[in-house]
Amino acid sequence: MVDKFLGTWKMVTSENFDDYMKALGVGFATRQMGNMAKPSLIFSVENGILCMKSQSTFKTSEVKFKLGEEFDETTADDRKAKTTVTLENGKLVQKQLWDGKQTVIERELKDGKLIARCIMGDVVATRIYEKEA
Ligand code: ACD
Repeated sequence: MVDKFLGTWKMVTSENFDDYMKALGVGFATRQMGNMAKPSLIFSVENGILCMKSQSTFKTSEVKFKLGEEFDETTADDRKAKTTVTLENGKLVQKQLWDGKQTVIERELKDGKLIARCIMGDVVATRIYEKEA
């Protein structure tokens, strides 16, 4: 069930995100924005279609999808990915494929917080979000 993810989450900590962006191939200027941004992540669902919106002063992006169905995603750093999101053991697993590369963003709930793990090869960034009132 995705119900527990629904609502608005605010990023409170971010570890190793610069290295993750470097591993993705993100250039310096965009990484500066990525490092400074404290995004809100807003999950909603309508008629079985999930909406995930990342909102920050630098950039707002939104994707709508059905679990397990591939869709086209333009990422915050402008990669054009084929993306699939699945629910695996309570984790939302977002797999992005582009230019023969792959990254995975896993999101799970722990102690009422949303933990996002961004994985590219052996580089992992961990970002923690708290639920907004
Ligand atoms: C999360 C992490 C998911 C972000 C994954 C990849 C984005 C890569 C680079 C972003 C860089 C710059 C874009 C500028 C600002 C937007 C920052 C918001 C990034 C989510 O879900 O936390």
